[in-house]
Amino acid sequence: MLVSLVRSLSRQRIRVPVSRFSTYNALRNNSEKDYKSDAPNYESILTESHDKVGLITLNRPKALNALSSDLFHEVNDALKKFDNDPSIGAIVITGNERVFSAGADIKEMLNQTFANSYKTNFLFHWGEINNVRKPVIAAVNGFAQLGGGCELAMSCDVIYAGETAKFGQPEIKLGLIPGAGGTQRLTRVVGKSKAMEIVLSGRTFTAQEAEQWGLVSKVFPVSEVLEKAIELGQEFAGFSQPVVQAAKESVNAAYELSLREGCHFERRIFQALFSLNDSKEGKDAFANKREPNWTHD
Ligand code: CO8
Repeated sequence: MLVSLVRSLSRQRIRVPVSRFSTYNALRNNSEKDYKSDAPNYESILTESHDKVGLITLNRPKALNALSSDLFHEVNDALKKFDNDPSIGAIVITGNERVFSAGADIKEMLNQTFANSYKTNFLFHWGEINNVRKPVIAAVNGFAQLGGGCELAMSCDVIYAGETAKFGQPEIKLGLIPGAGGTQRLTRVVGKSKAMEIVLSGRTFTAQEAEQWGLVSKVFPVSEVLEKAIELGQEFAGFSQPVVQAAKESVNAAYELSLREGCHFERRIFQALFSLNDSKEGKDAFANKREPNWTHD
């Protein structure tokens, strides 16, 4: 199995840090028969699927997984492919055990001007992740989920973190502010005072703080984060896909709508779900004390 992994990686001309192998091996031992490498020609990410979960691994270890435009286009492409693949029910995005991502590629921004960034809508493509219909889980580890890296994690639906993970929005130190939702998503979760403290000082915060504030769902030992995230993805993927999609859409509506509008939206979606075969199947399975057989329609 290791040999086939190395072959598939060398086809992509990508070197994987040694620490990744232990994680890959641990995962493979747990779900050997389910593992398959998709191995498209990406330069800055790796993709593979574990049964019904699509896994995207940021893979620019020398640049601490800095989010270059090329890398982000690849992430968007992989997200789109997994989102449109009926055999996939959830997606996990991860880095390596040392770092998730140290943020936007600062070197790419060195000569950026307002006129150019405005004309070209610089980094507009970062928003693509918000259009993904399937659940996306961030499995983050290490000393840097910084700037755009923190924002990428916060754009996911669930964050699982390793116990040594550190987060931060250090843009202020570069003469910038967060530009991919950091001031908005962080504030909605942690409140104004904490968000101000973090964004205006650029200080980092720990996985334990993030869990306490509700930014992170769960904290695990470093070596277990990815495995737990994939397990969670399998759990999501075990339900009816249109129903999971409706649940995700409804939870996300809580960010955008007033309570009254949100509850109205939720009720309408709830009523609409009675039209699904899977809704009939779920209720029938319960009444007849059997497992449901979801057909995703
Ligand atoms: N961009 C480009 N390269 C980076 C980045 C980055 N964000 N972070 C690290 N690197 C590179 C370094 O340049 C270095 O490369 P080289 O070996 O060629 O010199 C290599 O990675 C290793 O980094 P260090 O030597 O600095 O490693 P240290 O362990 O000493 O330090 C740190 C690690 C603390 C993480 C440090 O690298 C650091 O502070 N990095 C920058 C973190 C940061 O400021 N992130 C925010 C970036 S701005 C941003 O994300 C804005 C998002 C806006 C989105 C807008 C959408 C519309």
